Amino acid sequence: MVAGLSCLALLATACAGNEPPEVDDSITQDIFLMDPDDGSNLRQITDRPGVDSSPAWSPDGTKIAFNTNRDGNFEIYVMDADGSNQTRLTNNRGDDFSPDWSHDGSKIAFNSDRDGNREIYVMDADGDDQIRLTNNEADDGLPDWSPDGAKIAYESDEAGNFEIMVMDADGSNKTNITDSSGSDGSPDWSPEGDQIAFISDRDGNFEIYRMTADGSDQLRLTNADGSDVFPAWSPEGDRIVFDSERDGNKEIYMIDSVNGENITRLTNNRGIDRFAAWSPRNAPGGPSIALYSERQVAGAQESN
Ligand SMILES: [Ca+2]
Ligand SMILES: [Ca+2]
Ligand SMILES: [Ca+2]
Ligand SMILES: [Ca+2]
Repeated sequence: MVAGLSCLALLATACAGNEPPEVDDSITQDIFLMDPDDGSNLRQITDRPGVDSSPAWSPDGTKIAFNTNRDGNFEIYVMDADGSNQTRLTNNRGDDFSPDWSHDGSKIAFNSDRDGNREIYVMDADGDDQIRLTNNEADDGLPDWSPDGAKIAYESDEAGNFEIMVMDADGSNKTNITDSSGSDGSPDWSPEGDQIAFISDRDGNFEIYRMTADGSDQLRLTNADGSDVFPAWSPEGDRIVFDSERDGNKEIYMIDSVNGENITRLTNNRGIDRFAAWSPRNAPGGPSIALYSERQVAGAQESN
């Protein structure tokens, strides 16, 4: 397994084998929603054995795609934004992970190791017509669709270390846009499409960065001990949420996207909080942040 992003910065459980998950009612490994301003109004929307993580909002805010190993290995599922109507979209022996919707909601990009190592795939939003867009020995993952639907950014170590790559949505014209000696990964396009947030360890440990979408003007936004990873933009583009272990265990934080200032912690508990995803503008259920949380059920009485 490649050191770094595939397992280390991702989620240890994503690297487990294909054994069906044990039922453990004492701990959640589920998707929650919370209010964006202060992390209040926490509510759990999945509740099944296994890990449900990597929530991704549909562009109209009515659905959430996610990955789960409830069937023995990771598959992509979709559900209504309140957790109802959970439907499996992939069904194979590899780990299918990290869904992201196209701008019109018609397609979902994701990564899968079904063909031997992580590659980027796209499929119709109902799971039909699964197409592989990368095909190499490298570790390719965490696809993120540009807001205009024309391009997909992703992380890959094809160049020898992890870089942010951008390709056309049909898999053509793959371009390394970070080109740094450190590990760069986890891209997320801004709502206007002019910026990409990402992570890099070029300065010693993983921090949140942003850059112009062509790779120019790479700017560090965080500076803390511990890994700051998985950036995601607010629908207005003024904030970025991410997860960090700077306070001892994984929590969700929010910063201003322009300069990284005004850091606000949105979760505060002894468990693991990761994979924040801000709902799109005008989501029918109101503004919220979806996240993965792994915490003792007794601790769920904590406010957030
Ligand atoms: Ca699978
Ligand atoms: Ca590959
Ligand atoms: Ca690099
Ligand atoms: Ca926590």
